[in-house]
Amino acid sequence: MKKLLTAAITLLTASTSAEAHFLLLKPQNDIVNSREIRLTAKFTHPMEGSPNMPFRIDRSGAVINGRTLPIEWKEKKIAAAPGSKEKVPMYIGKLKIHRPGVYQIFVVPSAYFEPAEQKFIRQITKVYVEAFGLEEGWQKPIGLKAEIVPVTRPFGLWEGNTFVGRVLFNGKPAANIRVEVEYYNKEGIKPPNQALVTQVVQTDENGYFIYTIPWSGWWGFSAIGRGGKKRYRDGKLYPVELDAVLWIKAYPKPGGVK
Ligand SMILES: [Cu+2]
Repeated sequence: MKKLLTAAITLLTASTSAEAHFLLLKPQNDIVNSREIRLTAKFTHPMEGSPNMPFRIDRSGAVINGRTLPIEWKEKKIAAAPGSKEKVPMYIGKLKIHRPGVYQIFVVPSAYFEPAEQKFIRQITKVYVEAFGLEEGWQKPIGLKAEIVPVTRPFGLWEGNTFVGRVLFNGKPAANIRVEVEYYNKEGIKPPNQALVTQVVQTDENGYFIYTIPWSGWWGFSAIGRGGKKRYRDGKLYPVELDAVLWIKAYPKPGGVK
């Protein structure tokens, strides 16, 4: 009976939150003054906190001045959902900071098969860290297959700031595509309805999108792409959704201002 109930709940979770998967890539902070940064990589539903999905890191690095520095990852097993016996991997990363500047940190994960959508999903994900006060270099794309290039500086943001980004697929602006937006919800906030779990904006004909950050914390943007190379699973060919994900942090309004 309990098993049945768990199965029913799992099914329910899968069907209600199947839409907005996000590869979370979070540094300890967006602005650092330290020689080493810790990173977290988790394939999850950031607003709802679960389910967590399995993935591997196929490629990763931190790009600064055209050089790519390695990130050292350690796998950690976490529950796929609260109370679930199924375990999935997440990763804790370490990046050595050699000099001041902007580090464009990226992860290319393995493709994940989503049974609810009958397709693979692969989310190429990026986050920016500014180290030791040197701000240059965040405007440049780093040549990922799917990439959000910030128009608004992607660090040192206040809550209430408007964020503008441009989506590139294979280096070309992605016109009229869906960009999903979610808050990394560590407080267990319960949105009043499903529409408020994931917000949605659309890119314009030149690939630009705009979103105003309502409150402080980490926010993720996922530009939903098509056109990854089809892949086999159990002898059947399935499409691959190739998405571009970007994470930004917003700082809370300082006390004493209105
Ligand atoms: Cu999912």
